[in-house]
Amino acid sequence: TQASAAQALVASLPHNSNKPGEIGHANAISPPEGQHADGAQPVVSASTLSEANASDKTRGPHAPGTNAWQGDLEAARADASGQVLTTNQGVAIADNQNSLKAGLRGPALLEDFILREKITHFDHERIPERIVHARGSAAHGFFECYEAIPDLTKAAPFQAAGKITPLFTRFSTVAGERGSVDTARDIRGFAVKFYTDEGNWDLVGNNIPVFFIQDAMKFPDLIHAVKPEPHHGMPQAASAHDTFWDFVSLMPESTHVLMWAMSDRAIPRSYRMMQGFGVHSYRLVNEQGQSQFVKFHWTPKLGVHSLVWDEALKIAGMDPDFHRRDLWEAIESGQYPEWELGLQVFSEEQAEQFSFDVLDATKIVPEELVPVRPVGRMVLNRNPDNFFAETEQVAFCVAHVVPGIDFSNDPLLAGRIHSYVDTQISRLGGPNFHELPINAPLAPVANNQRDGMHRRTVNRGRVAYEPNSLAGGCPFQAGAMKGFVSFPQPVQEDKVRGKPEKFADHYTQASLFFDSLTPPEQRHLAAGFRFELSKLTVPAIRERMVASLVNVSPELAAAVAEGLGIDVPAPLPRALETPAKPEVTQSARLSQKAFPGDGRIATRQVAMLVADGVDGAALAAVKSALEAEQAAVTLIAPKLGNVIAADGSKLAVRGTLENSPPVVFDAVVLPAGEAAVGALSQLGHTQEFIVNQYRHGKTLLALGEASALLDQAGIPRNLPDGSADPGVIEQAGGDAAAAAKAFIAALALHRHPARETD
Ligand code: HDD
Repeated sequence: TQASAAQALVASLPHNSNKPGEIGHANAISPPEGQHADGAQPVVSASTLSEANASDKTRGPHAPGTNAWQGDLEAARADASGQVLTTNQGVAIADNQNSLKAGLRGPALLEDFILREKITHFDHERIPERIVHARGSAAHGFFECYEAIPDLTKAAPFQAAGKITPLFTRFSTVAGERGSVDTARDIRGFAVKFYTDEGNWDLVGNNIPVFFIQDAMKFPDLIHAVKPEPHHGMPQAASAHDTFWDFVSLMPESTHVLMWAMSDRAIPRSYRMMQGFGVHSYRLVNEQGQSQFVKFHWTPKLGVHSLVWDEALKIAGMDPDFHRRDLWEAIESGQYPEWELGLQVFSEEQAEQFSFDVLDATKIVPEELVPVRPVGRMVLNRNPDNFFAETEQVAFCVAHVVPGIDFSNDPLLAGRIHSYVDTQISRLGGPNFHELPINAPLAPVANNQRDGMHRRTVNRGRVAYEPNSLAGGCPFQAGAMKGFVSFPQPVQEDKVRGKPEKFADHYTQASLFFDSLTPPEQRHLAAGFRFELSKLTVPAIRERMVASLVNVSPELAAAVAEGLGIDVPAPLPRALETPAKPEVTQSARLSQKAFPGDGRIATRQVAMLVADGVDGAALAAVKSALEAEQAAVTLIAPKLGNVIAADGSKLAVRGTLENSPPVVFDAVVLPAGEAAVGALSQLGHTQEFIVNQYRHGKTLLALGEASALLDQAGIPRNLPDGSADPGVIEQAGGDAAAAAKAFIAALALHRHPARETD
């Protein structure tokens, strides 16, 4: 009903409204010259379901007395419906097709201020991309608190059950440039900006709970090593090259994160299906000034699911925007992604007892030691209006904390507190980036900071200092009750450059991760190392890395060495010969198996291959069963247009075998109908489609005669252990409804890795 309400809304919209144009509404075609939309139409209309979702940030006129660019985005939105074209000075433009010339065939004139303004603005359209995390996608949404936790923190979002805090979340890859592919093997950024009523809080995390290095001092080295090599600018968005592995193999503290980065975690199926982590130990501080450590966890409602590497590589060519499209389409269709926020809270005394150091960002706190307590949920329910203004200009800063949230002494975190503000100054052109609509807090801003590039605030009065008497002492200090007060952690030691002892245990938790995975996950991880290291040109780096892996797991090192065609080298010397005995050696919460999701197949992409002569009734039964579960079904045929079913009915085709490759679908349905099966069996594309689906562990359903297509593609019906493959379903004379049911159950399992034989 939500979707049909959105459609009705779309259908009722006027000419020239950009959004319906994007989703194929006929009225969006430009009106004829001289005719324009009725200027009385609302300037900003909610034309999609996603747009209709409002929060304090995304909608609503700004309150009297607040500045237009602070708080909600409404005041900054522009829509040209019913407007004439103007210059930036508001001068109406009569002709936007031709530059000013001395005669029709004469030279262009320097006087053409309209042309010069347009070209000059265009010349400066790009801003520097983020030095890391350049490629990303974002959405608006809200955080809802489950129950008040004032005993733990006074942070505004956690003060009442049901309290809603608007937020903006950006997901990203790390290494690739702005236009790079979404499915690269990489860590994913997971940055959340909470517009709390006590100021903005940015939780800038990743989808992996540990980091490559322990000290910010090494960050530029790490990034220089992973980015394209400086002499020839290759490879793009990939860590599979010499400089990266040279660096990390010399930095054994990276070993733990390498386990995650070579695992399926680094190739998520969707941004909607990955966890998020704050990574560092932060502090929660309550009203009484008491503090405990905290680690932040985001857990996706849809479960944690991944691609397989061969599939990720192919998607990179066939749909470089795979994750961006997935997020956008899910929100537009009303399937709002959701994550639960959980806290691991532990005291300083507890932390002292742990076998690892909680200030070391290469370590997790196993959930067996400190369970995760759910405290609220995040829902992303609105796509940005403008990619540049919002997704590109959003500026996350680790230094943006609110009363109730504070830092630990993690030395990586310390560097980050500096780096993010600093980078925005050059990326966004000055110190006033907080005034950009997407960055402006909902909470009022008042201080004596003034001027600078692109200043928008028009500060009134002659006072820009404190204390003052001329402005009645305003703005005045909030004092400890309302203002931010740093947690008074005692400090009394020598100034040194160095690391605490426990930081030197580089392998225990890497082994914990590997040993906690299922056999298919372990196989994928070994294959990840094999692929990356096989790309190196310097054999010594390869060997050094495998030597490091011997310390993690001799079994893993042997598998990787075998794949690389080398002997297992002697282990790398350890920095710490006798690390503390770990509390846990296996953790069920590290395998993706622990996060199957809610068992629903909503938004899963299902391809239905069709051709003339299909059995329309069987197909319709399966299609409606899938759509009842909110799966996204696409009919794919040899060409666009309509397919004529055996009963003469017409089926509208949405994709072709050429433009809709198997890798972007989670499952495939092969049609019944002798003629259709005959036609499809003549096409190489059909076999490739089926083989790819099978090899990537996906669910296949063959209706009626389509079992012949499985035979033609050589698809086994049994797993290597001889049992029936639950992911290959054949109707084989049974009824279509039963087949659809089995198909839906198998699709809910995400993949069928037991099938993998390569
Ligand atoms: Fe960072 C961006 C996450 C370590 C310096 N980082 C950036 C983004 C994410 C992270 C998600 C993108 C935000 C967005 O969507 O705009 N970074 C992390 C995590 C880290 C980490 C989880 C370790 C726990 N980062 C880190 C260090 C430094 C930086 C140690 C520097 C000392 N990161 C930056 C940056 C970026 C950035 C250069 C680039 C663009 C930006 O900040 O806005 O300042």
